[in-house]
Amino acid sequence: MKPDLFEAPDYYNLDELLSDEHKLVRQAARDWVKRDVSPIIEEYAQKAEFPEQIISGLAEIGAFGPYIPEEYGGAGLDQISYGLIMQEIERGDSGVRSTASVQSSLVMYPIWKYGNEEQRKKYLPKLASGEWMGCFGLTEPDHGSNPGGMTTNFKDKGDHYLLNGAKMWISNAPFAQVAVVWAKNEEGRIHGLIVERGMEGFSTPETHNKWSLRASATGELIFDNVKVPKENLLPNKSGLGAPLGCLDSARYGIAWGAIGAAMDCYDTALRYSKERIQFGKPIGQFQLQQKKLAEMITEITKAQLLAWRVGVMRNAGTATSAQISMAKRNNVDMAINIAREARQMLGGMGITGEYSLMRHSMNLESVITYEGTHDIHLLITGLDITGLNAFS
Ligand code: TGC
Ligand code: FAD
Repeated sequence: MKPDLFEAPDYYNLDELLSDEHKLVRQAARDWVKRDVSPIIEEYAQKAEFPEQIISGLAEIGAFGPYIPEEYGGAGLDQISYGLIMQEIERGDSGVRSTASVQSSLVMYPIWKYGNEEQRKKYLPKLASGEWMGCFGLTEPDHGSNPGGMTTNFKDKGDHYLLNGAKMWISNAPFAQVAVVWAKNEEGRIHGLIVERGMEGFSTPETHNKWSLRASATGELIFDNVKVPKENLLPNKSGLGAPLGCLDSARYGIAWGAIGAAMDCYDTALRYSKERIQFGKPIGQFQLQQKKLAEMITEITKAQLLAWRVGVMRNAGTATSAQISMAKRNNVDMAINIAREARQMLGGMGITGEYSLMRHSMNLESVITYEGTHDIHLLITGLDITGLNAFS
């Protein structure tokens, strides 16, 4: 793979909206990605393996629980810093950002928000340091966009719960020590349970043959009469709103992450357009190529403004789920279009692993599907503005 020469575009001087701390956090993540991710990521994506050696680096840049309070091992940062970290990581690879998103927003967040003090103290510091990795089980083979229909269930057996069912498409599942699992009790109410590797009847077969997120490990969670200790139930929130609340945090991070992937594609295409000579001129001198580049930087700038504004509202505690959906949907769509256009600008070179474009393009096919599909987010906006539910 080519050396990582990335330079971040900032067409509207958005750095003026950031604090010194934001810029320091971003620089640390950017430097780490250049040093520890860029040189190895293509090889790991090609062999479809998660590079486990980067876990400690992710912890060091604060990617595990950026906004979780320091007393629980988190970095105690604000939402803009969280977004910037996700942006920089996804600039390297969406699969690596997935690992960080899941750990932070889908495992640490529910334990912090819905767990009790014993659970916070037991799990959060180990998750923040990367000593334990976590996964989040919501999606099932027959319930993806409609998680409320889940059939995974648990029964009260006096001194423990008995958990049965299966989850599918679970990021980090093959190597996670801890799974936050959503299941229905005997009354059909959804609760979160912390399931640990090693519990009898719990297995995590890996999902193979993915063309997307190849450097991220995906798997199933199988529960065959798993005895879960009663103290592993998250006591402070139940119902579908509990897992959906975690998704708000992850979707917000993805809105920033997608900007990172788009910036990498734009930066690569811009550089190539000045170096590649055809018909005696750099291809960047042709109007059709300039149109692509001009539209890319326009869309990136709009996406940056959207993400920053949602971040400000999240810091204030005022961002709605629908506002987050709009940012996730817009920014991932923006990134997938830019990845495709950038790949075309590199001609045949664009399909090789010499450049990151094809990898970003394929990765974004998952990003536009998970955490709510492109169409589901459109329907969330539709419901929000009309008050009319088009889901069912
Ligand atoms: P609905 O009746 O609308 O809502 C049920 C309850 O939930 C509340 N709620 C929310 N709460 C917090 N945050 C949100 N975003 C919320 N959205 C809804 C709602 O107020 C209600 O509360 P209450 O108290 O009235 O009961 O539910 P519905 O069944 O009609 O479904 C709505 C729909 C379709 C929008 C929702 O199910 C949905 O978002 N579906 C998409 C599923 C999804 O995003 N799955 C993601 C799985 S995790 C994943 O993909 C990880 S990838 C990670 C990585 O690798 O980066
Ligand atoms: P479906 O729900 O079957 O959707 C199929 C199509 O129908 C989509 O185009 C959808 O938009 C459309 N559709 C569905 N309902 C409607 C409707 N009412 N109106 C209009 N169109 C509709 N899940 C987890 O719980 N944890 C994870 O860590 C996780 N990681 C993932 C990693 C990867 C690589 C992938 C690909 C997925 C991951 N997921 C995870 C699952 C992901 O959230 C689901 O794939 C996603 O929510 C969509 O569900 P589905 O694949 O079952 O598609």
